[in-house]
Amino acid sequence: MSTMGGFRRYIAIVGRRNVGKSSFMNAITGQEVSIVSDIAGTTTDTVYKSMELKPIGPVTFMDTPGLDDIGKLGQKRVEKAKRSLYRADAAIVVVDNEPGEYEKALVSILREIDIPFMVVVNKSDVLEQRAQTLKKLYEETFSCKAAVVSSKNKAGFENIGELLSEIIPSDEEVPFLSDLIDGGDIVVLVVPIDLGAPKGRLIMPQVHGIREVLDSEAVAVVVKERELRHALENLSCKPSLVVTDSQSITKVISDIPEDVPVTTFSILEARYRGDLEYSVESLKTVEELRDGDEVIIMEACTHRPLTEDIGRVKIPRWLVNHTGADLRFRVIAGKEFPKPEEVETAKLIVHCGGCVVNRSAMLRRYRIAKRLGKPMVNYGVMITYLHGVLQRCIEPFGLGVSV
Ligand SMILES: Nc1nc2c(ncn2[C@@H]2O[C@H](COP(=O)(O)OP(=O)(O)OP(=O)(O)O)[C@@H](O)[C@H]2O)c(=O)[nH]1
Ligand SMILES: [Mg+2]
Repeated sequence: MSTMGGFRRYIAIVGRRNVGKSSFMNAITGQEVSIVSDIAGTTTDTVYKSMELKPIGPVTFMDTPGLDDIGKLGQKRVEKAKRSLYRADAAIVVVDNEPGEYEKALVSILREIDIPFMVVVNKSDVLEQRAQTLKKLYEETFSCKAAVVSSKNKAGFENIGELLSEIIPSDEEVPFLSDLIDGGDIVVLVVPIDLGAPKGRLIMPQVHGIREVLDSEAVAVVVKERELRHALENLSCKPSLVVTDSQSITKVISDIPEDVPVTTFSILEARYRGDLEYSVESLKTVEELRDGDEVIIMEACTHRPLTEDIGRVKIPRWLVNHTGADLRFRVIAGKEFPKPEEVETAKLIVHCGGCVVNRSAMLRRYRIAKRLGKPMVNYGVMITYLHGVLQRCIEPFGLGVSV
């Protein structure tokens, strides 16, 4: 199996106190990073350790404090447990006994926040044959994968990586646009060549679009917005799809017949890299924004802001115009999704297209936003929405705006 794109995965080690979570982490990483003792509650803060784990690639294990009274714990502690897991791509539930209320509560939390998990039956050196019985019991009770190890003897660790790679979402690629067209179709790509365009070349989404049209054995007609009308008049049939830059979407829509499917490069990117459906669904929050509400502008890189920056200047301005509300904006930029407490006060997150990160990294950011109950809208989706033309631009994907 190939490594998963060189993208770092976070794996939470969870379970009752004293089952051997810290010992498991030390054994799998081959380092004594986490303190082990027979006193329950030894680990009080999450301990991180990074390594290369075959066949996954770079992973960071998170050794979490055991939450013992989870079965009967109140809403507040459940919330706390969920938050401590916010960035996990998968979890390992460590056990040394039969599944009880604790494990059931833990598994239901993991399921609720959509974290895939496997069970590790630890302490096989003392459990002996019972370890295999427990493994089967867990597999049946939770319909999950399970393994048997002894952290003490460092035994049984050979296939943990393989099992984890089977449960971690593989984030299968989606096409950029090839599923929207058939061989022989005519696809018109509207590419603005303005001052912002790079000298002598096209930008990635445009190149990507042209390439997929060609791979689909369809015909790519590439025009600037001024030539669009002329091109349409000279085509012997209607295009099956028009793709344009977000900036010229209003003009393009006015130039093409109503029954021609149209979308933007940013929306294609939003689907290709992220979660287009969640972005669209999150738009209903825009209509609920009131005076004083906070909106986070989130960027996956730390580029130097431009004077008329889309995220920092234009979107805030358009959002204020649209809602008529006195909104507060805060920019958070960086490779990692911020900690839950940093986004706590936000009503809405508006996220950049993530051109510097891959699909897995972007999907992970959407998963975290969902876990934290934060609506998150992609820039391109937001711009098209604020220009009043989103419905038309998402019809090609069979989506609709419900606001
Ligand atoms: N025999 C045996 N003992 C183990 C094994 N793994 C852990 N232990 C013992 O179990 C006790 C608890 O281990 P820890 O690794 O501290 O357990 P933990 O789950 O991290 O505990 P908390 O941090 O308190 O939640 C220690 O006394 C370990 O030596 C194992 O594979 N075999
Ligand atoms: Mg511990």
